[in-house]
Amino acid sequence: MSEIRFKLMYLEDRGKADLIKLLFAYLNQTYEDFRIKPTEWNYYKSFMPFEQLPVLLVDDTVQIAQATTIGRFLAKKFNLQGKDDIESTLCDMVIEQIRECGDFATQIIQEIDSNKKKILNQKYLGEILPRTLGGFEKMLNLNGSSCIVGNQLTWADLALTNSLAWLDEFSARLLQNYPLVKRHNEYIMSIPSVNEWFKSQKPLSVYKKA
Ligand SMILES: N[C@@H](CCC(=O)N[C@@H](CS)C(=O)NCC(=O)O)C(=O)O
Repeated sequence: MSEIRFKLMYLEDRGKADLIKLLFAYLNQTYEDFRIKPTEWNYYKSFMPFEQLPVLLVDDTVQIAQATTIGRFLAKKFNLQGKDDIESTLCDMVIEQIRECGDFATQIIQEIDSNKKKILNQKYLGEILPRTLGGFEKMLNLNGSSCIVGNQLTWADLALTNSLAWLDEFSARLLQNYPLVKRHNEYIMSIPSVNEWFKSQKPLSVYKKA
C-alpha cells in the first residue's frame, strides 16, 4: 500500500467516480472518500479545477480532475497499465470506447423529448452497444488470455466490468451474444476485492431514468 494521501471528492451518488473507487478497492489502497451533498456543491464548486467532480487530491497539494485522467494516474502509479507502451495504449483504447458508449447513454438519459429519446435508444441498442461489445469480444479472442490486454490485470479489465454493471439485469441477456466478454466479466467479478466492492455499493437501479 502506498503512503501517498489520497482524497477523492465526488457527489454522494454512484457515477463517474466508480472506476476510481473500484481501483482503490482492488489495490487495497486507503483513501478519503469525501462525499459532497447537493446543498454543499455550490460552496465547493469554485475550488475544483473545472468546477466539476470527481477530483482527486494527492498529498493535500495536487488536484487532479477528469475521471479518466484520475484513473490513468492511478493505473500508472500502481502498475495497472500493462507491461509496455502498446499495452498501455490498448488499455486507453478500451477506456475511450467505454467512455464514448457511456456518454451516449448519458445523452439518452438527459433527452427530454420522448421521440428523440426513442431514436437514440434504438441507435444505442442496435449500433453502439453491439459495436462496443463486439469490439471487446474481438479483443479478448485475439488476446487469448483471461484479461482484455496482455496477460495481467489492467485498469481496462476493471473498467469493462464496471461499465457492464451499469447494464445490470439487461447485461445477463445481452452477454449471451458475447461469450468471451461474459466469461471475462465472471472472472473479474470473482476477484474477492472486486466482488466485495460491488456488493457494498448502492444498487444501480436507483439511478435508472431511461
Ligand atoms: N468529463 C468530466 C465530467 C465530470 C462531470 O460531468 N461531473 C458531474 C458529476 S458526474 C458534475 O460535476 N456535475 C456538477 C456540475 O457540473 O455542477 C469527467 O469525466 O470527470
